[in-house]
Amino acid sequence: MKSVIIGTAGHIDHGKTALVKALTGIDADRLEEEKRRGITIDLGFAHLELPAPNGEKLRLGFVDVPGHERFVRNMLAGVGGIDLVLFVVAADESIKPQTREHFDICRLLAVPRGITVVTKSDLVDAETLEVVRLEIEEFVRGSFLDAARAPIVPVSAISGAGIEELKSQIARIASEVPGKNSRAQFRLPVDRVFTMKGFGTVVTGTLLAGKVAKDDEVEIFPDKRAARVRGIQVHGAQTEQALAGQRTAINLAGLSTEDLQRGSVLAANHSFEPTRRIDVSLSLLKIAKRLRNRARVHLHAHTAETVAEVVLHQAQELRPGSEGLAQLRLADATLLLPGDRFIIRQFSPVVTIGGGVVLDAMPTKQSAQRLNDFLSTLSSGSSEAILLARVARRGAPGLSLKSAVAETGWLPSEVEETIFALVKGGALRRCGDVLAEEQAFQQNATELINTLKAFHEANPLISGISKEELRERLGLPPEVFAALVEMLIQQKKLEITGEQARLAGRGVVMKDDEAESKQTIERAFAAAGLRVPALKDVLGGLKVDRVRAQKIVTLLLRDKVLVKLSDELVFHRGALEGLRQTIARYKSTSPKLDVAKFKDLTGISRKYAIPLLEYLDRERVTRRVGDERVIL
Ligand SMILES: Nc1nc2c(ncn2[C@@H]2O[C@H](COP(=O)(O)OP(=O)(O)OP(=O)(O)O)[C@@H](O)[C@H]2O)c(=O)[nH]1
Ligand SMILES: [Mg+2]
Repeated sequence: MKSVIIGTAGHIDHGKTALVKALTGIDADRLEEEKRRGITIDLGFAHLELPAPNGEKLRLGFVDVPGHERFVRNMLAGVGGIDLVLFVVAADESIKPQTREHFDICRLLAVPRGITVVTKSDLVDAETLEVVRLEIEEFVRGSFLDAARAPIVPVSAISGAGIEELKSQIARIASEVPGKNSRAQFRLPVDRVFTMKGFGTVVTGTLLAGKVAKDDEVEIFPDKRAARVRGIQVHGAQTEQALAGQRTAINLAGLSTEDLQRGSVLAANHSFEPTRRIDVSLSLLKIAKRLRNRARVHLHAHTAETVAEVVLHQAQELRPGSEGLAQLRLADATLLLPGDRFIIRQFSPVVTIGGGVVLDAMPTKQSAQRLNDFLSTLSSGSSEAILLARVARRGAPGLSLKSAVAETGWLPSEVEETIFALVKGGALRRCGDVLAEEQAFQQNATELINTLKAFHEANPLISGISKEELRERLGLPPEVFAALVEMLIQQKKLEITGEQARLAGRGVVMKDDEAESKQTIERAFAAAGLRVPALKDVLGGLKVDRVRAQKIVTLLLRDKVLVKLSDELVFHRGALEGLRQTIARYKSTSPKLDVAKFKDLTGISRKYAIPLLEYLDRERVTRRVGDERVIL
């Protein structure tokens, strides 16, 4: 069964609530004050099932909004996420101020479809009705409600005239609404929070994207509080999961009603970050005053509302009826993603003056020209161009896969598909979970080689630089560095020994007798195991002089072939590795070890045992507790 959300819009008292009741039988004015005053104050909800022309069942959810100018903010919380608007104009009053304001809001939020409903047709004669129709046709011309595209249906909620015709138009248009992308990441902007006896905290909203199932862990934005979905209702019936486009009520475990409010957003766990800055494309209505750089406005996005400062990119002001790029700096952190629509209202007096679309919710500092290019790619580029631009702006360190998902709001699988195409085309390089623009990657390679050249020139007696130091000098994440090293080794430009990197062929140049001495030293220590010879005895027996011998030892220590525990005590790395394994095996016999046991186990004297145990403590293989060691 297909779910479609229908919203009302229009001036106060024009018959929106009466229309919803005539269609569904449900009075959406639920508050006592609404019934007493005869006006809608807050959002109301109703539902109806209709057969589509092809026989398919349509489940229609209605969001009835208030027309009063003081409650436009409530209207704004309800209109986000609707598929179809019933744009209501009363036949006896025709177009009034909130007819215009609601119309502007629907256009700015890009509500995709609508039906203009001329209500109270019973109060006017046929001639007046015709005049009102002409006025409306003129008013909506060129918009999504243009009479050539969207029907105008006169009705009376009192006599029932036109209601059946309206239902059939609704069924026809609703059946054309494309299925929602429930593959996207889950987001539910909250429009109501209440406590239900025996259940606890319940929130409702129109499921904006993705799906949510019972027992899912979700995150509440902007606080990123965790909660578990204890139960789900769609249109008043219990269900196991809710899909994009459905009116959804969720019973949350682990939260009280104070933790939530209208404007909170439930979203997929560990996927997103809230933001206080968004780069946007902004349109100003013709009826607005010029918008100055740094003006403060009210921002409405989905069900959330905050104050924002408008920082115009490359302009001092935005003229009425024009569009521009801007950064909105929000007073409250909010979860927003590229593609989300929003409305801005003048700070005071409060009227709707414009709106737009979020291009980037994680802005970085860039030059004006680059920012301009970047934002125009985001607003009109293909997904490949968008992802590439997002990776490219991160420069040398690249963009992690997780950040790519958080920044775009795309599903991980969509990000993967886009990466695949870009890698295939040679524009992108994937380094484990980090993405790098190919061009930046090649620049990093050149940079790495230059850094090594400079190092060798400055340190002719040292065979290379530690890999970690090289990585830090280049400021690269481990994944990108590892991929670079791998590529450069393959290209035979780089050599790695142990933890050390050097330019290919640029190790310390050793003479034959030096090389022979190096081997002698290494072998002597390798053969000795833990019963190592005194260093001075080994050095004494070499062909080379003491200074050169000392240099060779330094190189072996630097390459981590030998490990120094004290001035007189040097071990081969193989011997220490063997010791670690012995200790690890012993752990299954006993979790603890004393000096006597250690001597037994390794067959070494007390003279070596103590420094070795201290070494193991430093390496966190063991921990000293009194006279004993705990094996970690
Ligand atoms: N004669 C006649 N009266 C209607 C019709 N529709 C609504 N009314 C009356 O108009 C008044 C306002 O109707 P509502 O449905 O509350 O108007 P609304 O647009 O929901 O008003 P707000 O929600 O406050 O903006 C009520 O007294 C209704 O009975 C109609 O088709 N014909
Ligand atoms: Mg109403």
